[in-house]
Amino acid sequence: MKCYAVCQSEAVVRILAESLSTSFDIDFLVENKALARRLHEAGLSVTGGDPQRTDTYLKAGIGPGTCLVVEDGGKKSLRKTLEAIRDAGGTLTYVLGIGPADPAKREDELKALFPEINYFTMSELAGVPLLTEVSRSLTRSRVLQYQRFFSDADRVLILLHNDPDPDAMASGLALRSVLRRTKQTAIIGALHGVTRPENLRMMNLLDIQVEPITPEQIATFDRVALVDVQPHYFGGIVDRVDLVVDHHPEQTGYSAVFKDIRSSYGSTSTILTEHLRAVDANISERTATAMLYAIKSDTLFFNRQANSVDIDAFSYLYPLADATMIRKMEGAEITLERLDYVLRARQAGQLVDQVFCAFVGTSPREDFIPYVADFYLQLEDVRWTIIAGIVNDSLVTSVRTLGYGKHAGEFVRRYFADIGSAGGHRAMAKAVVPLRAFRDKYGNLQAEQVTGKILELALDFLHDHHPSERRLVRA
Ligand SMILES: [Mn+2]
Repeated sequence: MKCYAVCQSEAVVRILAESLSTSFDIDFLVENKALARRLHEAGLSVTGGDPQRTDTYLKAGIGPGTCLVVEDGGKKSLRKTLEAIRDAGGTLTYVLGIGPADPAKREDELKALFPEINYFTMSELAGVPLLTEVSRSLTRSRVLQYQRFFSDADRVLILLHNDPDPDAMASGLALRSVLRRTKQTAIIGALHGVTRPENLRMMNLLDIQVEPITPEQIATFDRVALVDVQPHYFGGIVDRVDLVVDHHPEQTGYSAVFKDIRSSYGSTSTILTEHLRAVDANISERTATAMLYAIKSDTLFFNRQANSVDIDAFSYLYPLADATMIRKMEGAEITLERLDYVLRARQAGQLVDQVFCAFVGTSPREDFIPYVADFYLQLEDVRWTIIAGIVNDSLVTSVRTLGYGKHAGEFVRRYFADIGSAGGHRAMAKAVVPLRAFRDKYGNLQAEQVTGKILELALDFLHDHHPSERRLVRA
């Protein structure tokens, strides 16, 4: 495609020439004859001419298909230039603002006269990649520091949350690569092992070993790192750690030598992809496959709590991973046992105002509850799902939302934080409350009344503009 750039400064000519010449056939027009000659001698296709004259453009042969880039140094004369271009038949015009005092105002003024132009500024162009670069070097220095801190340890423990999910396991593998260790020198462990069928399948297919760890054993390691979880989760068992990498909202009340907590990220694997990239670490096919699967499953394939960093990590890992293996792991989602709970929820559930709520009774495993919550969120006309069930004398409640409107984490905190543990993101949250405490607060309800009670709380919450909401978000 042909591009014609009208410039005043040498720097802009050189930047455009370097960035556009691979995709465009680019010619420059420069008013200053001496500058034009110098750039021409440097091998660029530059002519000297008057940018305010229509015949300058006619001579250059511009047409409706020519892409015009016009440097805007803030001078009044720009209007005449734009008029001349328009009169010569130019329609694809991009104005590049170089340091206007108020870019939005300048854009408005120009668009009032020339509605067809596109306006953008140099900082818009350079800002995002520059920011990416700079934050990459911040990550790099952080990673180099903790790598050094871990380097002289004999035995390292990478501790995961209970019933580790794909993100936890993938993050374990990723951190082991960042630390340049093997499974002998950095053990991936958990206090309670993997139980969910698709997670077991991932573990087996990728040959990931999650060692069972007892609370007493933790102190025997030289260094302890936590991934996809923070120390408060372990309720006092782990209060001092060497490293925490997590994407859950940041908690206080523990000490960590190093931590990297980014709650706007869709997965811990996304953060660790950045760590690996920042130090140019080698990512094995197995680790890439695990991380790719983790990003997919933690963000429900970008349907929930994902942002551009997750997509960026995903596209980076994709060519390194084994896509067939991922398809195999995904096949394990639906099981007959799980369908049982989906049916229970169908029988007990109520759908009111786009909120689907169900108490599914006693469940031998916790994962049935979030599974059912995810399942019903797929229904047309459902924006919130709240599924509760009893696991080991506790009422476990999973909340899923389509990610807009009210905050799921805030909902569980408001009603359950005082009697148990409750927390989560905007789009997904969980509460675990001892059954006795639930009964003390909400009455000794019959099974069939629990659905109604929770639905009532949800509708209250969703239709209420409570003044203390802001406080609760931060709680
Ligand atoms: Mn996660």
